[in-house]
Amino acid sequence: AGLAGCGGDSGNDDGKITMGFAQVGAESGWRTANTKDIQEAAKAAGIELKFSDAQQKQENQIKAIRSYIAQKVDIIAFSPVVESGWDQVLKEAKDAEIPVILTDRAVDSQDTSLYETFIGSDFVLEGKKAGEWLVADAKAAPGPVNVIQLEGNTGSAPANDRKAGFAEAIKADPKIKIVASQDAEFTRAKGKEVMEALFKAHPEANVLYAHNDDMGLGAIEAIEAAGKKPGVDIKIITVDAVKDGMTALADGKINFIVECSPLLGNQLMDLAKQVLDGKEVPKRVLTEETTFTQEQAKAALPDRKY
Ligand code: GYE
Repeated sequence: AGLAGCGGDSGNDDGKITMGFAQVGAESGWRTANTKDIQEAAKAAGIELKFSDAQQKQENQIKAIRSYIAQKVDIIAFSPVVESGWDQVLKEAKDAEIPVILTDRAVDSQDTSLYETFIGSDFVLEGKKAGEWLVADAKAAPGPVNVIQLEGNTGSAPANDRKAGFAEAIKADPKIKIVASQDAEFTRAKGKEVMEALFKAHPEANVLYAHNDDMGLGAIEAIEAAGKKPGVDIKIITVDAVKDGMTALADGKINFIVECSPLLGNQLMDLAKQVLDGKEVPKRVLTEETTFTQEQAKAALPDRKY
């Protein structure tokens, strides 16, 4: 980090970059893999990482960012738990001349000079891929296709966008209807709890679309407890493709997974170095992703790293 009294303002005059990273939480397998990847990538890049876990609360993330500003880190990176309400703290970082990189989730700030770049997935596209699979699958369905949707945290970019992309895609078939949709906070426990309640209220449901694997895995427990067969009586589509999700897919309990890669660490460290070197970086860096059917999951599982 910057040596006090040396007059350097680039912050890396002792050769070592310090990054403050404000993580969302530890809500899912995706998040755990993402945290591990960022920590390993920082180490490999010789970047000193200060890391905090906000337990899915915006106020905790704002506190963490303020403490990184007070500690005069060289660069701040964070994955904003929700989209709104960041302008003030981002302005404080800007005033302190500490560059900010967004990872994984977007902010809705109008002033894009408040951050250098945003690296992460196209969540609308993920939702579309989920919906397109269902449209293709529903072609053979004799009757109505009644979907229960388990949403990620209200106000988060992946919840907003995965919902929007899916809604857009299923317009192609009027047989497909969303009969219930509720926040289950991206966790397995909530996925189970919310699915239990929604399935009781909507026994006509024959599809589950969960915004991540973990909620889908929790819902599978609720479906089995209700005496139904996940993947057969209720078709299941999820997003992420973490190991537990892929295992359930290979076992036939999930029908389709849209991949969302948590491995953003190396790209993040590269971008941080470029920003601190004063280089121009693209304002948006997209992650490359695929999708998995049950057969593809069986083939991919042995080499799956997370
Ligand atoms: O899909 C979910 C996690 O923001 C892409 O957050 C991330 C999402 C991921 O809790 O599992």
